Amino acid sequence: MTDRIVLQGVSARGYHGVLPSEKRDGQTFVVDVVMEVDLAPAGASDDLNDTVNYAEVAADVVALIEGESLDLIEALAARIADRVLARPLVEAVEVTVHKPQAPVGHPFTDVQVKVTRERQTPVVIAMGSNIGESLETLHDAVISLYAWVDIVDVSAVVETDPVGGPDQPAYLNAVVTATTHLAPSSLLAGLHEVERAHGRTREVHWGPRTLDLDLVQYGDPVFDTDVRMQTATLTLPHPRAHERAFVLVPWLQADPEAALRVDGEVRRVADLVRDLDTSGVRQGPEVDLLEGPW
Ligand code: PH2
Ligand code: MG
Ligand code: MG
Repeated sequence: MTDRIVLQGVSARGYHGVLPSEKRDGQTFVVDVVMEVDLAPAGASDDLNDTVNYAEVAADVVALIEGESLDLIEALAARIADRVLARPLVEAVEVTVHKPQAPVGHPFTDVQVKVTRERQTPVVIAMGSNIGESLETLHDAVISLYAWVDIVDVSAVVETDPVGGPDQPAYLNAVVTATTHLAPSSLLAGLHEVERAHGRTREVHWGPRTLDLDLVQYGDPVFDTDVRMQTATLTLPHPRAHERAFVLVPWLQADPEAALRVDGEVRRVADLVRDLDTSGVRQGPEVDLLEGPW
């Protein structure tokens, strides 16, 4: 079950409405905010820094109610939801805006609009295959990824000399940029499931594989929202991505503005590629991995 913080009945005077009298005289708006937040850390630490301070959220809500006059409470609700979601610990939010004094023209008790918003975190996924029908495998993998992410872009396919590991055939590599509402560990579990669906077994370290899906980056280093973590199963950003032409070249092709944190420093992927030996990376089959033809 998801943990939640519920802030109910925050009220203030605002000037939102379509009618000139509403913009002139103002009226009371009442807002409820339900935030999905993992409360386990704060439950254990008893530290306010490990959770969302609902007093700050209330202040944000009041500022938006009292601020710029909008025509629609839909617009007010959407702005409040975006503001709340800007807090890094909030995974999803439901905002209800009540306008109990709205000029409805008939007796009524309340009118509300409700909006829900989920965090969408940008992610970068590197794909590789050097066993079997690699091109088809990469295409199938991209389609399977839709179950876990919303795809933004898929790079061209590159053919690459194997880096490290035993003697093995050339790889086909590509990079997918996407957004997700999943936490890093849940997304990683999804990637492993797609790998398994293509017969991937985890035997030889850096050995040949039907399909390898690596989570390169989660969040955006330019906005300092990229997750940095190191556990037994997942290190972010990917610890070797910055030195791998077979990752950076297709990534740059998919996103010319791409950036990656290297040793704590935010670097443009374009600059990283310029300083790399890219001689092992060639243009691959000229096929759009999303479109086919298959
Ligand atoms: N993956 C590896 C090791 N070496 N070399 C190339 N060219 N492409 C890969 O995807 C690759 C590799 C481990 O995941
Ligand atoms: Mg890999
Ligand atoms: Mg891997």
